[in-house]
Amino acid sequence: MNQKHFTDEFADAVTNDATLSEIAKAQVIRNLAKLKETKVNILITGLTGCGKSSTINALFNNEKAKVGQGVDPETMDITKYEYDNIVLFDSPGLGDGKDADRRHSENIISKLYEKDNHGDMLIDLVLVIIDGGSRDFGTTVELINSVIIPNLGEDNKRLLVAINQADMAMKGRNWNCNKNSPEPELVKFLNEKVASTRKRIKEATSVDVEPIYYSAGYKDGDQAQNPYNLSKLLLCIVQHTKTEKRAVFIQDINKKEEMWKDDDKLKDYREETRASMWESVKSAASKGADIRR
Ligand SMILES: Nc1nc2c(ncn2[C@@H]2O[C@H](COP(=O)(O)OP(=O)(O)O)[C@@H](O)[C@H]2O)c(=O)[nH]1
Ligand SMILES: [Mg+2]
Repeated sequence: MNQKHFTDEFADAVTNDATLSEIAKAQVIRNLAKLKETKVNILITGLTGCGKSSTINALFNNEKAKVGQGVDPETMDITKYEYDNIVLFDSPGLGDGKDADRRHSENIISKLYEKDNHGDMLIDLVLVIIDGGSRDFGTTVELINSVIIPNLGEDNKRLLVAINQADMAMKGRNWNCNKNSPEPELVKFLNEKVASTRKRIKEATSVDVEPIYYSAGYKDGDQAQNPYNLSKLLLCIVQHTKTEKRAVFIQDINKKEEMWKDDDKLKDYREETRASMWESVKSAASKGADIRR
């Protein structure tokens, strides 16, 4: 990839900024170099076919994950996708048979306890995807309640639950293909799914989660559908990431405009995400530097 790193662009701007002292410049440039090396590690899990690969390709630059490719029974391991600053671990959830499920659970649990080379928890965020088009909610809720939450430690903020394939939730009925958005009846249905998911997690674990629904979209020969609420999903991901690390999403998020335009418009998700990332860049870059003018 030849795209210039955003921290290098900032470093150039800082170098040419006549209002900053040389000492301040040097500090900011050191901070930016550190930011360039910062990684956000995300564990993505959910049943085979829920749309993990599709979601990964929609959110980030370059199509790295193969869509429609199930679990390889030979390996069954976690697949790692590395971008400039984002590192994804794609793990099947439960539902592949008893032996496979045990192996998946063990893989997930050991990832949840892995430390990075600073001694901090490696995984910044666990994104659990539920297939909104399937009736098999129970298996994923079970994965959340008995595998993920008990091994998350204190930091429940590391968990994000998202219901994908919102367009297929009522077997594809009540999805307005022209507007690429749900009709009111489907909105009601999806909100009920969100509420029942939240309730089943709360009752079993006392943990509060705020699931969201979205569609990763698809490409199928000459048929294609853009994502819906991907902007909302990204905002949730960014907000669940430690403030000081949020900046690095700038580098790796999908630059294709059409990925981000359709959402429920309850908020300006894109603006809020931009503000949050920008705030993070400013605080990371100016740390310890006197940049008053
Ligand atoms: N209609 C629709 N299909 C989707 C969506 N997300 C994924 N799919 C389809 O679901 C199938 C499985 O998706 P994939 O990303 O491979 O799931 P994975 O096994 O979890 O990685 C593929 O045919 C995708 O095109 C969505 O939001 N809407
Ligand atoms: Mg996949």
